[in-house]
Amino acid sequence: MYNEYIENKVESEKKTACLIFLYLITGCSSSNSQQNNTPTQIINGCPPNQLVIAKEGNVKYPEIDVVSAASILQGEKLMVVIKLKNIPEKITFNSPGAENGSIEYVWGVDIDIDGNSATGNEGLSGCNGIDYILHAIALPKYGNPKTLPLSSVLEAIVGKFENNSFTTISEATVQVSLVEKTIGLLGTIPGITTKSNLCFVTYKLIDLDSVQDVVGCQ
Ligand SMILES: [Ca+2]
Ligand SMILES: [Ca+2]
Repeated sequence: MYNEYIENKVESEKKTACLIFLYLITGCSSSNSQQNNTPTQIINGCPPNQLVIAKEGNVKYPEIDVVSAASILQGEKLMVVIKLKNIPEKITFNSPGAENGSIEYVWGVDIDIDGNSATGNEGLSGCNGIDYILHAIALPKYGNPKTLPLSSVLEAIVGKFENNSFTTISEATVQVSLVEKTIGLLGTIPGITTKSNLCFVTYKLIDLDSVQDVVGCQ
């Protein structure tokens, strides 16, 4: 599903949003989570403005192992902080299996705007009825594997499901904190409300296969 919006991607402008993200982490209520690293079962999304605690150690790779996910909605601006088991100072990109047009990593959220599984499509998370996505992505630059800081390769987009694919409609902001082990995203999601549902998702392409962590609510 990603190949379509790679062509439409907008270079993300990386801005500092420390205060917003700090508020996000500390200012939300907690909720039980439901997650699955192979999203074959149906996972329900969480409404915005929650801190969701997730299982640690359920996926092999610490940089995609979600331990909590928080969101706050202000108007149509959605802020998300995904806390991971660890973010190494440098990560190997262009891993075997990463090819032209594929996305190597994703950290983000799939959004069911209208709480209606009949509109939109299945997201990367496996959640149903996804109308928009807010994702930070790492695109392989091809060639030999390279070890780079994550912040140097990430870009963030808002995508909308239309014409049977997710198409980039705007850029978003992404911020990586190695100290906090978080990836923060800030984007404008047209039509989002407190009744929308969010499914948090991470994704890593490796050896022609992929590994995911998905977090929602029960
Ligand atoms: Ca996890
Ligand atoms: Ca929907």
